[in-house]
Amino acid sequence: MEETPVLWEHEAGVLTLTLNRPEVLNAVNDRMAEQLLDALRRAERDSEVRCVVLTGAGRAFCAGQDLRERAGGEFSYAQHVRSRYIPVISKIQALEKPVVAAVNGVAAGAGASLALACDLRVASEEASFLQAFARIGLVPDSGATYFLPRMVGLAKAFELCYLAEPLPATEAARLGLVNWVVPGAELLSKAKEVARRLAAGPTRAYGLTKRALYRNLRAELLDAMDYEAMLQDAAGRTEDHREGVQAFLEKRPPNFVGR
Ligand code: T3D
Repeated sequence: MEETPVLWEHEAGVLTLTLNRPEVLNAVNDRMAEQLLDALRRAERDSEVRCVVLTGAGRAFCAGQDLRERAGGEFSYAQHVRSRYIPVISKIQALEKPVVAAVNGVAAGAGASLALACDLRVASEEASFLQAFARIGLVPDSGATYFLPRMVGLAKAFELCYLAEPLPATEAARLGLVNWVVPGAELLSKAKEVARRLAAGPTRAYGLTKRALYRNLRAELLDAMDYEAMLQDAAGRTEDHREGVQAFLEKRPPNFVGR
């Protein structure tokens, strides 16, 4: 039977992508990376998709690179990271729709980077984040050194990367790396509740908000405000903006259509 390393389920505007190699804790092989990128590209094109949830099958979220593919032989790590991981992480960041990670278990190595690249994280009480790279003599990659210091501060980022100890979900939430921690049995329902709410929101404004938040991480205040003003022009021309104002004036909830 052909392996399907990424499962795809679309319901009511929410696309759920499940990393599906549970026997190796959803470690990433080339086929999984390809399918994940393909799924994200389809999510970008499909106007019916208004929020993406990323989760893992079985007891783990993702254990990072499949290390069985690394046994022996000459190999270009740079080329592999550039061709497999950078496109996926960049696509999550550039996707102008909310992306929610439902972290069901351990997220290690590039698996942790995948979770960090999502806009929001819901974690189960059993989940943990592991900068596994130092354990195998590698450098944190796939955005880990970008996201971590921004989310938890430089000192904690050093600790997590150097010592490579698992960071439990509750501690991750305390540090601001996770938005919600829930019992394992409630993980998907909580993630989908958040996702359904986002999928019923002003998709275009969310996409522009994501663009502004990332872009303005490295901007001066005046420049950031000017960029916001420019995006506001685009948001101000959407059907959802007109509906939002109309609904406010009519004292009723808005019915956003994502345009
Ligand atoms: O190569 C490049 O392109 C460079 C890019 C690198 C990016 C990276 O992600 S580097 C980091 C790679 N990931 C790791 O180093 C993590 C390796 N895994 C672990 O350290 C542990 O498995 C965990 C801490 C995540 C979980 O531990 P535990 O005790 O709960 O589970 P386990 O028994 O270690 O694993 C269960 C099975 O999954 C086991 O297989 P088996 O013995 O039952 O047949 C184990 O080998 C397999 N597995 C877990 N992680 C990976 C894996 N198999 C292949 N690759 C893995 N990454």
